[in-house]
Amino acid sequence: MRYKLYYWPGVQGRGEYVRLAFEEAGVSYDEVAVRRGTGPIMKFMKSRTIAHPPFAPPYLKVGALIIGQTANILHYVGARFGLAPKEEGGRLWAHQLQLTITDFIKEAHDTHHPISGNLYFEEQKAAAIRRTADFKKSRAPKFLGYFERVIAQNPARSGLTIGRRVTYPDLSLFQVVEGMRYAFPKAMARLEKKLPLTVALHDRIAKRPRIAAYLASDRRPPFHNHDIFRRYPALDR
Ligand SMILES: N[C@@H](CCC(=O)N[C@@H](CS)C(=O)NCC(=O)O)C(=O)O
Repeated sequence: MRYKLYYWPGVQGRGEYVRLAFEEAGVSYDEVAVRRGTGPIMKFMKSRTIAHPPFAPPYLKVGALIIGQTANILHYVGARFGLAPKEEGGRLWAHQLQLTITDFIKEAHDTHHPISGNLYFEEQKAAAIRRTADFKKSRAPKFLGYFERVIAQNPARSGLTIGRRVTYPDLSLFQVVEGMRYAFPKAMARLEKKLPLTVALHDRIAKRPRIAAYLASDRRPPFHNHDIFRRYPALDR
């Protein structure tokens, strides 16, 4: 198989944004850690010999290329799979949106790990409660409101983020809505009242035949609390 995806098995995480692009494009990919365990992931990260060692998964190996950083991987596959605009300005716009989604994902992660990823949630629960209150009141509405505006201001008026055809930021925005609904069901139900275009985009992506088939398959990992989007009752009061 030409594309080898290195990501933690059984976890949606940041790997999911890459999986969705492959699934929508109908391009097969080898989930190396699902097949062989996490050893190969560690091997690349610890390598002292390869020229471009990735810092953290996900990363993609295509022939001699090893591409790290979720947004960078999507920049690469998006252009090849017809999931990005063809012209440079459009490709940069897609990349810019994906980098903003990257920022959002980090903030969503930091709701449950505001002090350090090396500490258990219970060791930073008080800080997590404060951080999450701010996230729900200020940061999530600011980011999600921004994407709502991006859809509204798309000159094509297609209900998508860019142009008339589905691009990888649309798939990633779908995953952001999925994650927010899982982690913060109460807060997200309130937020969604001001996000009609984002919700419509989510529903449209969910119905795309290849995405619908993927979501129903055992390739789609379930949500759980070893992931970026976690459901802690203490954080969604
Ligand atoms: N900015 C990177 C972040 C990569 C990242 O943080 N990966 C996580 C898994 S989702 C990880 O394993 N991190 C290990 C670490 O930060 O030490 C991206 O968007 O791909």
